[in-house]
Amino acid sequence: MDVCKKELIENDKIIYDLIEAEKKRLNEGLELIASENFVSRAVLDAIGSTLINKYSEGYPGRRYYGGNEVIDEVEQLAIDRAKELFGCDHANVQPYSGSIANLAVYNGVLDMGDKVMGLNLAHGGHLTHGHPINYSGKVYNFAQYGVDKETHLIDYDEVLKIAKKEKPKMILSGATAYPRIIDFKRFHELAEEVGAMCMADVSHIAGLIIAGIHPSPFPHAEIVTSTTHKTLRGPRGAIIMCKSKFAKDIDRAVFPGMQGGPHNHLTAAKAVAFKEAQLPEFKTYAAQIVKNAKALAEELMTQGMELITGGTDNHLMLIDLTNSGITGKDAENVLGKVRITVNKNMIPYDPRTPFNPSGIRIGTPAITTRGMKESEMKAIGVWIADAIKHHDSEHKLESIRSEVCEMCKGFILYD
Ligand code: DSN
Repeated sequence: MDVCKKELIENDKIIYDLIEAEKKRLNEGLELIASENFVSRAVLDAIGSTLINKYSEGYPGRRYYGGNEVIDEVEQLAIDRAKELFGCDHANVQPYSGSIANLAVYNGVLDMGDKVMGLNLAHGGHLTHGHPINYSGKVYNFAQYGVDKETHLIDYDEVLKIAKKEKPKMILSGATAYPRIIDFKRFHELAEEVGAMCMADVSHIAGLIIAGIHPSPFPHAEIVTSTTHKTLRGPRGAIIMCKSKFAKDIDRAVFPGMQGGPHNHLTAAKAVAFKEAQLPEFKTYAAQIVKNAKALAEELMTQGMELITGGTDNHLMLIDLTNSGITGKDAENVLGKVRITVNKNMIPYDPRTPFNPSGIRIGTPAITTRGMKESEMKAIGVWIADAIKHHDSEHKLESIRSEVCEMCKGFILYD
C-alpha cells in the first residue's frame, strides 16, 4: 500500500471507503455518459500532487505572488503543448471549467447586452450557449438557432438566415448532444458574411479533433474553448485557444476578470494529458471511440431503437424513446439497475421537460478507454435495448446486470 493511501485510511476512513466504493462502481459497471472518461494514472498522480498548495495569480513570468518559478514552468509547458496539439496561436490553460471558459470569452470580447448566436440547449447546445436561466443568457442578448425539424441536423442556410436578421457580434458553434460532424468552416463563412466573430466550443469532440477524426475548428474559428476531461481524457478543467489578436483580452478576462489563482495541480495534469494526446496511441484510441459509437448505434437500431439522425459520426448518440413506452428519466433508472450509466436528455423538439425528457444520451469515450471494442458494443446494444423493452421485469434486469458485471471483469480499470 502506498503512503498516501495509508494516511488517508488513518485520517479519514469514511472518505477512503467512499473512494473505494466509487472505484468498485466504475469497475463493475459500464460508464456511457458521453461527457465522461477515465484519466491515466499519470494524470491522477499530477492531480494529487503538491502543486495544489501554490497561489499563482497572473501568468508565467508575471505573478502576484513569489515562489512561482516551478509553477511558471508547469504552466508554460501546458500552454506550449496545447498550442502544438491544436495548432493555435495562443492558449490559456487556467479555466476551472468549460462554463467559466465560455463566460470568460464573452467577458473578454463582448460588451454586456451584445447579440450572440448559439445552439439551443434543447437541440444539443449548452447552458452557457445562451440559455435564459444561465448567466450567458441573462447578460448577453442571445438569439438561438436549432436543428432542422425533420433531419435534426444543423441547417446552415437557416443559421445564416437568422444571422442576417439578428446581426450578432459573435456566432458560437459547438454542442453537447449533437451526433454528427459540425462544419466549422461553414460557420466561419456565414459569420464572415454577417461580420460576426466566430467562436467554437469543442468540449465534447476535442479528442477526436486532435486525432484528425473530426474536422478542426482551426484555422476557421477565432476563439475556441474546450473542456479537458471528455474525449481529450485529461483532468476536469478547460482551455481557451484563440488567434493572437484576442490573446490579451482572453487572458485578462480569465484573470483577473473571472477567476483567482489557477489550480496548478490541474494545470500540470492538463500538460500530462496533452503529452498523452500527442502519442500515436491516442489517435488509435480516438478512432476506436468512433468505431465503437458506430457499432453501438448500429446494434441499437437493429434492436429496434430509434436514434436521432439515424446514427452517429462521433462519440455519442441520442436515443429517442418516444415510442418505447418509457421516458428518459425512467430509462436512466432502469439502465442504472443493470449497471449501465447514461443520462436522460432532451431530444430536438421534445414535448417533455428537461427533468423527464424523451431521450437518453449515450457515449463511448469511457468504455473505449477500458479497451472495449466492436464485439462488446454489440453486447451492450442488446442489453440496453432489452433492459428498456423489459423494464418491468426484475428477473430480466437481474440477468442483464449479471452479464454486464461478468463482462466488466475482463476490463478492470483502476485496481
Ligand atoms: N455536463 C456536460 C455534458 O454532459 O455534456 C456539459 O457541460
